[in-house]
Amino acid sequence: MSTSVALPPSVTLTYEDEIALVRLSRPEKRNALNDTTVQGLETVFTSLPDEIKAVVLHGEGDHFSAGLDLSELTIRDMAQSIAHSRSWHRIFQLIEFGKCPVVAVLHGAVIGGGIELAAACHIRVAEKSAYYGLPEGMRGIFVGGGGSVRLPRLFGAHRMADMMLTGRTYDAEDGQRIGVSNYLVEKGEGLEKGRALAKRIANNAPLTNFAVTHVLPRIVDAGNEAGYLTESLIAAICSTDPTAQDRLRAFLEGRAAKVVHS
Ligand code: 1HE
Repeated sequence: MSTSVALPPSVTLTYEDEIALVRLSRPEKRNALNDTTVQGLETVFTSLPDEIKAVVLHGEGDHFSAGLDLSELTIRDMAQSIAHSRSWHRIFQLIEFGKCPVVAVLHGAVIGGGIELAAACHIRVAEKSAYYGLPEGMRGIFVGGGGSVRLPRLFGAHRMADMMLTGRTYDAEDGQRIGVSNYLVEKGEGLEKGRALAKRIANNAPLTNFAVTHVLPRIVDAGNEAGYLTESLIAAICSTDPTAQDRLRAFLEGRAAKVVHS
């Protein structure tokens, strides 16, 4: 499959069978997220072909991302700043509620908007070089890429406040402990782990992936009664789909893999 979409040099896209590899490719600026790069992500996530079942998002060079490109912040007035933040919301929501699950592979600096971007993904793999910071306090700014909604859910509002107020950073081990990452791997092994996870995800029934990425977060936001009802509906939609029926029959006839703990 060829990637015919026009992208800026700071975003590269390759397809490997059912997996799309999306790379932040601005290492000379530590993958700082300027408008062009974020718009490049928008192009990627609005044009994923139906054949793509999972995405791996990673960064070129020594860092995942140094966050918002601070040089562009100095030229915006208030109305433009609001519009800029809202554009990040729109684009990061395309990632969170897009066509398929997204695995972020984190290494080096994962700072400010870089964590906000990672938090919009569904699974995070961290290499041991990763570290996390929210230096907004020292820069005199505030998160604007959905961080105040997503980050408290990931690792707690009190920890987020500490990072923003005091400049505290977390290393990869502590990030894993507090819930930033789902997987912690050795330096240089993140992309391979991300690929392996994406392949597993791509093998799931598409409706289950949809339920997990689109329905589960809405249930979490709903009241309990609406949540229970929505759960019943989506459970019935998934289990009566022919894909599920085939898979259930395969298990019952001894043709499907067992759950193995490794
Ligand atoms: C940048 C940026 C950036 C690097 N915007 N240009 N983010 C921050 O406050 C993090 C700022 N960056 C850093 O603290 C460091 O650059 C790093 C720890 C990430 C890496 O350090 P290092 O020594 O490897 O690189 P460097 O020499 O600092 O940076 C290399 C170049 O990238 C340099 O430009 P050059 O032209 O002098 O070579 C830097 O200026 C440039 N660069 N980071 C612009 N962030 C939606 S709201 C989100 C709010 C936020 O994200 S706040 C967090 C902002």
